[in-house]
Order: sequence, then structure tokens, then C-alpha cells
Amino acid sequence: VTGEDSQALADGLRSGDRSALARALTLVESTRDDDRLLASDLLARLGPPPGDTVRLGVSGPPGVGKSTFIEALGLHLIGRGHRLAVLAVDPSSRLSGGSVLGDKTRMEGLARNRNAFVRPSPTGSALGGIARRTREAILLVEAAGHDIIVVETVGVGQSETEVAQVCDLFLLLLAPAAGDDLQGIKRGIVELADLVIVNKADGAFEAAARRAAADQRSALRMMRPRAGGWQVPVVLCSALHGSGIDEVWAEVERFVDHQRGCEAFAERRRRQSAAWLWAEVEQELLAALRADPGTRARAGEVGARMARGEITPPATAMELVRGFLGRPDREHGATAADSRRSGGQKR
Ligand SMILES: Nc1nc2c(ncn2[C@@H]2O[C@H](COP(=O)(O)OP(=O)(O)O)[C@@H](O)[C@H]2O)c(=O)[nH]1
Ligand SMILES: [Mg+2]
Repeated sequence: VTGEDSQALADGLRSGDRSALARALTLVESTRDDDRLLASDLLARLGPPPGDTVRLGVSGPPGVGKSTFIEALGLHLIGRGHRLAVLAVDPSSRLSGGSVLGDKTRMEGLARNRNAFVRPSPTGSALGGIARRTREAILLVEAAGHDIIVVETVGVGQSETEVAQVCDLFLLLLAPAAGDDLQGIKRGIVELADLVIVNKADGAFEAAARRAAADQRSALRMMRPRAGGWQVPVVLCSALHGSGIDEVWAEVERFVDHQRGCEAFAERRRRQSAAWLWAEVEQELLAALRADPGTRARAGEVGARMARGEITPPATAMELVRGFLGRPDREHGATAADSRRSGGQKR
């Protein structure tokens, strides 16, 4: 694996070669050490990301119509001259064998369109979590000239918080179920939303959808406003019939203008970069620690004593890390801060 390979890949994807983009995405999804190195080299060769892209996170309970909505919104945007990339995030796909097929059939129009690129979630575990792969994938599709990035999650918990960390705007899709109930979506997830959409506002569901939207509006008024005083709007749409899609996009544009106007847009990306940096530091440190023979040996030695309760995992962890950093501190009660005060010399 060489630098020329990653340069060729970078050139290929920047020139719009779809197979180069697909290969690059496979590379950032890989957890192999040599692939990680090449991926990091490739990302470095892409240069700074274009500043005028919009990254949308789309979330909501399974079956609410996310894929149908993304298809409708995506085709609408392509009609307006945009280039779209859809990245699916599905932490369950490893177990279920993937929702890949379902998604592809609901996004047929996009899958066939040359101004769109649809990437189903990879199977297999993602080292470093969803956020890491998704952040890298976003940079790749942006370098390939896509200006609107949609990240779809399955909407079952942890993935929402991770997706909210990588997008400019977090869009929550709800649909009226029997009895106007909004499918028990967690309050914590509603609090992440910058825009709430009540889908399936059509046919037999329409009246229920209107009531659900009104309920959401009053619930949202009770929550504290978002960055820069943004009041989260609630929009009705029918992804199936394509109604309300214009209104949704108008609200997205209003949000982006609002956030750019008060610097919140750039600030959010800055915070996300900082969070990414520390997540990477964590990964690197942990990988180095786990690979360190001395640390492994010491961890093995203390196993039996830990099992007997003679020493605790937290104290042992501290000792292992200090040992790894080359400043074992055997004094009882000493902290990392103490050893910094004493000059932090290797003892
Ligand atoms: N009536 C109605 N059905 C919809 C609408 N949007 C999606 N559906 C249906 O809801 C089901 C789940 O849609 P899908 O997009 O796969 O949901 P996802 O799991 O959230 O991605 C499918 O049968 C869709 O045809 C809508 O606006 N109105
Ligand atoms: Mg879906």
C-alpha cells in the first residue's frame, strides 16, 4: 500500500469517478490497520472541504418513511441543480444482515441518478463507532462534488446522538400512529432536532398528522430554544405523494441562513472537528496501549488478584496507563496531576 495509491484515489474521486468514490468509501469502512493508514493518508490529500455544503441528519422510528422521504427530497433537490449523497447508518445491520435492500428499493430513483450517490451502511463492526466512519465518508462525498449530504439512521437510540454530532441540521421524522400517538420517540432525541417533520399527512392519516403536528409545536415551545434563538419548526409532509417537500426544504434553507447569520453554523462544525480530534486521540491511545507487550503482560498478571478483589479495576487501569506513559507512580494516592507537579520525570 503506497502513497501513490491514495493520490490516485484522491484524484479519481475529485474528478467524479464513481468507482473511485466507492473504493474510497470501502477503505474508510475498513478496520484493518493498513487500511486505516491509507484512509488517513487519503483524507489528508483531499485538502479542506468545500464550505458551501449542507449535511443533513435524518432520523425517526423505523417505518416512519425516512427512505421514502429522502428519495422525494433528493429528487426535488437534484431538479434544482444540487448533487446529493446519501449515507445510511444502521448499527443493527450487522445482526439483521442489513436493511440495505429495503433502502435501495425505496431510493430507486436516486440510486439510478448520476447526480446522486447512495451508500448503504456497511455490514461488520465499525471500529470507533458510527461517527468516525460517517465523518470520513462525508469528507469523501464532498470532495467528489456532492453539496448536499443526507445521513439516514434507523432511529433506535444511540445512533441519533452520533449522527447529530456530524451534521449541520438534525431532522426528525415522525408519523401519526393509531390514536395520534407519535411512536414513543425519546425526549432526548426530540431535543436534538432542528426541524421536526410529521410525515404521512395523506389519506386516512391526514387529520391525525395535523393533530400530531399541533401537539409537537406546543411541546417544542416548552423546550429551550436552540443556538441563536432558533425555534424548531414542525412541518407536515407526505413523502409518498411528494406534498410538503418544498416547505421542508424552505425550512432547511431558512435554518442554514439563520445559523450562518449568527455564526452558529461554523461554530457547530468547529465543535464537531474538536470532538472528532479527541475521539481519534482516544482511539489511537487505546490501540497503542492494547498493542503494548508490557501493558498486556501487566494486565494479565493482575487478572487473578482483581478477580479475588485484592485490587480494583480503576486503580489497576491507572497503574497500567502510567506504566505505559513511562511514569509509573507507586505512591499511594498520587495522581497524574501530582506527577506533573513533580516534573513528570520518568522514574
Ligand atoms: N401513507 C404514506 N405512507 C408512507 C409515506 N412515506 C412512507 N410511507 C410508507 O411507509 C413504509 C416505510 O417507509 P420507509 O421509507 O421504508 O421507512 P423508513 O424505515 O423510515 O426508512 C413504506 O411502506 C412506505 O411506502 C407517506 O408519506 N404516506
Ligand atoms: Mg429506511
